[in-house]
Amino acid sequence: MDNIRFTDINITGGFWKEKQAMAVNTTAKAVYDRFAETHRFSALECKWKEGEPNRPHIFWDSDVAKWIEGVAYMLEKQELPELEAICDEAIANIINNADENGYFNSHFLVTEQDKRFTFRSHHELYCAGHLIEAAIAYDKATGKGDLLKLMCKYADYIERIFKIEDSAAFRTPGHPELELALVKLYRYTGEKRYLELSKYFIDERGCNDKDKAVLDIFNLLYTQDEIPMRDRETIEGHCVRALYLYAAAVDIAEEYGDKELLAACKRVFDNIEKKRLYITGSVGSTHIGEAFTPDYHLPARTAYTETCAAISLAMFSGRMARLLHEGKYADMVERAIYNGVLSGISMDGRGFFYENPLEIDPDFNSVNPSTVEQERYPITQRVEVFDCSCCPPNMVRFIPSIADYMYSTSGDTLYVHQYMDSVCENFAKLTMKTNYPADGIIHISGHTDMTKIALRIPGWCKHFELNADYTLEKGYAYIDVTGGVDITLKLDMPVMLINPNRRIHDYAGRVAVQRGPVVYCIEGVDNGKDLRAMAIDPKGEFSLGENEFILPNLMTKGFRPAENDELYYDSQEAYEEVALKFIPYYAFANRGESEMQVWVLKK
Ligand code: FUB
Ligand code: ZN
Repeated sequence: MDNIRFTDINITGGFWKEKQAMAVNTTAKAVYDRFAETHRFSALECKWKEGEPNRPHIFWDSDVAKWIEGVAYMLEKQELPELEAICDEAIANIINNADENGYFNSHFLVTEQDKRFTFRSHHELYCAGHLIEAAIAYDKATGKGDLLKLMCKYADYIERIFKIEDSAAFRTPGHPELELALVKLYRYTGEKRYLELSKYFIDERGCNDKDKAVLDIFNLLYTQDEIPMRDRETIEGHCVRALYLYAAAVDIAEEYGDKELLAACKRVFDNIEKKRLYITGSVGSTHIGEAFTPDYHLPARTAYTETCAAISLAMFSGRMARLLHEGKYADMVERAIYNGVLSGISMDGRGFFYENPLEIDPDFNSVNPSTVEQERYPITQRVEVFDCSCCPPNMVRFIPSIADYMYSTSGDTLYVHQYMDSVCENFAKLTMKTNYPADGIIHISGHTDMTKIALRIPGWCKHFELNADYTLEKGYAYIDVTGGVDITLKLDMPVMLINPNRRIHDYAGRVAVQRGPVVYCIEGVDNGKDLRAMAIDPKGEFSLGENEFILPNLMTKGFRPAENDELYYDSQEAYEEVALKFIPYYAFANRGESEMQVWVLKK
């Protein structure tokens, strides 16, 4: 189902062209500069000695690998000699320092040489997975296959140690990722053992005493070890770990026709969609364990909502969409990519959020009450690098490959899951012209070898028009295209006020503003202070305004409580009428430190 990739598609205009230009022209080099300064690249030389500063961290290799993978995706579309030279040098260091088994890890090769494959929570297999993904991408983009050759050797070694000999101190990866990478490696090389190894890891998770015995600082739930994958009803534990794992599980379910595993993936998806999802398409309600929490616990101000968690939700949901052709899966991808993923990067492409809250009050954030309440307020301004800097290079690889989420085929049908201004050449030669999501008008023309096109009608869309006969099934409009393609789809995109489930106590009496797939927020820089106390007129009209954030502002009528210095009072509450200005949520915190609010009181 992964048969139409971004490599077959050129984004030719609109929203994603701007984002891709930013990633290529700014983000890639900016992230490299920060990673070089913080010794992530020089660590690959494996020269570090005990007692020296800048001890290689256990997952620095994954940061570099994701960056190489992202640059490889950019190289698919254009020549970038400076970035390619950096990749070549990094890859040469990896190859020169790998051992005779293909093993490479810049931490364990120089720090704890005798501790290889001893600590399940130390990310060795996670780093291996990212290196494998980088190797595939780089080979495909440049034809330079040395890293891929090495990584095949490394994968063979992992197979021997973990599956054939079972001689490591643990059996499955502490941080899933390798499972995904092995499926990719199988699909790229045709070597079935890699697929079987991935399946072995999925089958063994939660089923073996070896892993349970070595769990150190973390509990079973955190690493999805408490039950076998096929028995899952709910999503638990560390969000990114869980979602990388379920993304791989979808691949395994697809490759083996494993209905039991797929059923578990569906249950997990439904649990997220119905009870554990932020409106911004992100997940993870607490910084403690960067984890899922019980149903309906979705605090706004202390939301953890890591950028990588939104990316991994898109990865999982995108696979489900390609396999199952139900609109809710591609709807989830859309919710994530236009909100919780993109909020992770500044408009200039240089700054990043790790956590993406739905409410900020800098006055409170500066007196962080974490020590007493076990709560933590996220930072209020994006930064260029973190100690744990997994999110920035994830953006470097996500944005250039965004068109992976557009199409798939099944039988005689070409599925269109996402709308982006583009040209696709594969099973089809299709031109898509659109300003989406600035408006909902999409023209698709050209021809395809398929006899049907199925267009996703987003769940948020209550009314649409199509210039062709169609049948609607599970969120897709199926159209006969045997004589060629000339389709115009018009999705009505009014501003909507979204109510929260009454069980989400944090949002009681509040609404969120959404237009198309894009969630909006208000900021102090436009609307003054005490945003949590301001209210929206639920009957108010909205008008669209221009800004520097690609998509328009929304203006409407609101109310601000009158000044009152009493702490508590029994006099009549007074409000003044004000104009409320909403901006796309992804653009918050681009104009200095400011209050921010997604869920606004309804008057
Ligand atoms: O542990 C590696 C990465 O850092 C995870 O995927 C993120 O959640 C962060 O913990
Ligand atoms: Zn991250």
